[in-house]
Amino acid sequence: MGLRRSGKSSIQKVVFQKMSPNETLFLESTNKIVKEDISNSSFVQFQIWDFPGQIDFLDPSFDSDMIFGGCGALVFVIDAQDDYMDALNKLHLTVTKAYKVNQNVKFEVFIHKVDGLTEDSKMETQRDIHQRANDDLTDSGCEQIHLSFHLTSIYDHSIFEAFSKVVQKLIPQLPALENLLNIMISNSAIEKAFLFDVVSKIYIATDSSPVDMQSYELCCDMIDVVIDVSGIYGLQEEPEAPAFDNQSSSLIKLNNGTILYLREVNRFLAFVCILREDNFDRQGVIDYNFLCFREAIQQVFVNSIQPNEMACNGETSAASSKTEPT
Ligand SMILES: Nc1nc2c(ncn2[C@@H]2O[C@H](COP(=O)(O)OP(=O)(O)OP(=O)(O)O)[C@@H](O)[C@H]2O)c(=O)[nH]1
Ligand SMILES: [Mg+2]
Repeated sequence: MGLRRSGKSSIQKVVFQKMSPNETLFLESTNKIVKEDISNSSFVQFQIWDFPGQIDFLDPSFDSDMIFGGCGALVFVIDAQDDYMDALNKLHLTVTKAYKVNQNVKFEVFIHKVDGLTEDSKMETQRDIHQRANDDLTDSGCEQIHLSFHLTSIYDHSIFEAFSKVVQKLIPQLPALENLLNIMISNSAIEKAFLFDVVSKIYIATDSSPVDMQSYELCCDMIDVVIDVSGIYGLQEEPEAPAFDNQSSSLIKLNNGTILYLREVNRFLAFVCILREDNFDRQGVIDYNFLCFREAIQQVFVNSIQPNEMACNGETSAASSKTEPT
């Protein structure tokens, strides 16, 4: 949700439909709720509902029980290049309304279009919005509502990073995944590892060392390289064959003594890690550890779905976390 022209549809198209950021200039204003299923192409299963900016909560056709009742996360987009006082009022109205219906909603505020701001004004805008939004909640006696803030832009990786964090909060298996990644990296001398949803380039989990934007960008770019190269040169006999399958793996040596290594986990997920070249001299150990890791990931998801769901999925490795609409 968010005011008109704040960038909601652009975010959805760039992250989930691979639209290039420049093309969003031609997007038309949304005039009804647009629902998109992120389930058949991706590991994370949910719906995204894109709301029109001018939506009116007082309108009798606005069914807040239906809309907020099954909602996992509410992403509220604020245009940081514009005057944001109206947006803050709308934010307050939206979160208090949603909280009344459903106290489990995660509230995520995207301070968006920050590509137009300097580093200093980014920080200042975030501080100001954070302060005002929380003051509004305190003044109306709703201090129990928690808001998370993210600085985002569709022109760099920040939007993917922010969406990764939103989606991670909705994955009940997250602690188990993080734990497995921690074990994997400490036994393989890896610096940083991510579990990526290949289609959206959202990371589902990472080890517990801090994420720096550069490592994340490198890993995202690596996925693009792998998909593009296999799309062009792979499997010429079968034109419809996916560019990412259980044979997918890639190793890129950078000229600063760092290695990027990618392995397929299942048809939606890739393990991508960064390590020092000196620590890659025994690749067999890393590959062996990876096989154990992959096995464990599959167990995490097999254990967390019901037997009847498994039967209709047919394939256990593709079993995924069922999360609620975002
Ligand atoms: N500079 C910049 N422009 C952006 C960004 N995201 C979106 N825009 C632009 O903002 C304009 C409005 O984007 P939309 O996605 O249509 O906005 P919306 O929130 O869906 O608007 P409504 O559907 O009318 O509610 C477009 O021209 C986008 O190109 C961003 O990160 N940076
Ligand atoms: Mg729109």
